[in-house]
Amino acid sequence: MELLDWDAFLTPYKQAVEELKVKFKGTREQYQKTSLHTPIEFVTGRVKPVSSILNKAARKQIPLEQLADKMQDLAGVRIVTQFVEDIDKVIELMRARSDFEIISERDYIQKKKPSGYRSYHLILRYPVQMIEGEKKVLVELQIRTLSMNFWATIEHSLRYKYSGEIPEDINMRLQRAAEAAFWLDEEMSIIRDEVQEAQRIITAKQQQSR
Ligand code: 0O2
Repeated sequence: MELLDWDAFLTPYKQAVEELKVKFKGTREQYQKTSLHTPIEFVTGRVKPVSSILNKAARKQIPLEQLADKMQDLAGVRIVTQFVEDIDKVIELMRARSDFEIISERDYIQKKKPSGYRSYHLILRYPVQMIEGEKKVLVELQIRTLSMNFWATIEHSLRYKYSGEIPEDINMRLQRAAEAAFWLDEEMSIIRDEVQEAQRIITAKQQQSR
């Protein structure tokens, strides 16, 4: 695939990421206008950089002509929640939507990865309106708590720095940090009602003073 083609190839993926970010941020705003706790803390998204696509394609022996079908995270959107329980709510919201089709789900929370990684992944087939007609692209939606996101972000940087070969002593610390992140989620779940009550009071006050 020539350099010039990457831009054209990735255009529908960029469009999908931007649209889904707007939509999910809109869901958060809708929650904020109610007295309900919002299960969405923040939303991010990215299109995989070409260098990462090439690395992953080489690692997984994916021919470039098959990228659209075989590399499911060319477009990635992430929904970050406060509590583990919010993840179930977000999954429920996603399953009820009609603007995309969920084609697979991976639960790395019930069954964490050997690295310690925890997150819930959905692969979506999302229709993008292009000038040449509708094009359906795959999007990986990652749903995780703030705590899971903190750990994964740090681990991702270290994996990048050490090209996947993280030294044993740092790996040991990362495993311990993964356990600490798990316990943080557990502890926060226990005081969830208290926290949500406090947040409701703060939001109501902020809305009154507007
Ligand atoms: P980037 O830079 O985020 O784009 P598999 O062979 O099944 O493990 P696959 O098919 O790519 O891998 O799917 P999977 O496991 O669902 O992983 C897709 C993405 O999830 C990764 O993309 C990461 O974003 C995240 N992820 C998966 N495992 C880990 C992990 O151990 N640590 C961290 N920090 N993130 C993880 P990429 O392509 O790896 O990277």
